[in-house]
Amino acid sequence: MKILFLNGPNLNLLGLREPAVYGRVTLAEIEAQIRSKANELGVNVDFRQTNAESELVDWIQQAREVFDVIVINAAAYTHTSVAIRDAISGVGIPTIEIHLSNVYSREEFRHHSWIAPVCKGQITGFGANSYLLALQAAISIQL
Ligand code: CA2
Repeated sequence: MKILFLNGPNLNLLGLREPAVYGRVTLAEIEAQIRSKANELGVNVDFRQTNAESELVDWIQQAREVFDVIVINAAAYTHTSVAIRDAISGVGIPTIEIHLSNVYSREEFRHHSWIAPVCKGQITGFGANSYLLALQAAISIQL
């Protein structure tokens, strides 16, 4: 089983800026946790970050027939991108939306997700654990 983890804009700054909102864990540390757990569970993972919307669209399209599940923290593009929604809907791979923060306890503009309706489900507000919970969810929807 192969799971593709995608991370959107500014998540490369995780742990380096705004620790009050996003915590002190870096994206590299989250990736290491995911790789270690995935290894334990015998699952193959790819973990990527980009600031470019078009690169996320390309990666989603290219996942066809390569990955079984996509886990995506689309960051700010969650709230703006019809292109990413169309890519998820077009690729036909079950996709899980995740967020570190609880987007519903934050500003109003973060309450709307363009991708939620085309995702299998959403995990939001558990910090770095959102990624581990998504790994579990990804495995369970394939069983
Ligand atoms: O809570 C999440 O995971 C978000 O997807 C994070 C996005 C935000 O736009 C979403 O509404 C919720 C922002 C990611 C930016 O991360 C930073 C980390 C450190 C410093 C600055 C930005």
